[in-house]
Amino acid sequence: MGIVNATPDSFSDGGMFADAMAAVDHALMLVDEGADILDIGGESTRPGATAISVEEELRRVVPIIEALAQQTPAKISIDTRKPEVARACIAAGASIWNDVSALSFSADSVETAAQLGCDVVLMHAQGDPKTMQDDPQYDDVIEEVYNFLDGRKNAAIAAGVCAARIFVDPGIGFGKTLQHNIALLASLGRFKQLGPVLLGASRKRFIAALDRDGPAHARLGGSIAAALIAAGQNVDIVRVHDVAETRQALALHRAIGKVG
Ligand code: 9MG
Repeated sequence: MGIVNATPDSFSDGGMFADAMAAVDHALMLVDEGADILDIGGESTRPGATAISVEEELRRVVPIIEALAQQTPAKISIDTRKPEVARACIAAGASIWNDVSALSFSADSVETAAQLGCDVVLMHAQGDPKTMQDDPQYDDVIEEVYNFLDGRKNAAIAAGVCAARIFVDPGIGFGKTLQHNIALLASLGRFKQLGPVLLGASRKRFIAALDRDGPAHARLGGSIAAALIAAGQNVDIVRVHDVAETRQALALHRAIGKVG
């Protein structure tokens, strides 16, 4: 899954049309590099990020999804917490709802997911993006994240979401310390008991905390290591910025697996 940020700070900020074109070009480049899925997000969920309105989010993502649906066979995923945005984006051509709130942001979310009949990614987060990194606490991070995802999956199924369409994600970096992130990465296989698993660790801050600190684009080595750790535990989807490099690493991992 290739990451396409449609937030104003991600591209040229040369006006709405220019930014949408830049996002589409970037997405098509990720498909050329081998992305099977494109994850389009208009609202930043980085630590400290401020929420935006439904209208602003729709303005950012719908034109990009409409253009991509015409131009690529890759699956399109909408990264949003808002059911209104998910509904418009599925109508525009997306087929996956990637929700970092695990369908808990709005009272209408689970019902909307059931009506849409799309694939759904349920991600764990402790707190919301604005404050989640302030002081995350768990007694047992693996069990608490597991039980949360189990509960959200059951809630989605009870509302009518097809179980086979649900992916779970432990939410690396979402209300977690370095130790929490490492514990989750080491236990990804446990989450396979809940169904297919997605992992998003690409360029995240915990990588810089483990080695020399640096900007997000200087975290490729750690991002690839995380993808390989995921592959070793049969994770189904990795959400990454650097598609070509990650594919190459995964191809080698797969080749070794066939020999061993
Ligand atoms: C939108 N987004 C940012 N990080 C993410 C992660 O780790 N998983 C998922 N599903 N979405 C994410």
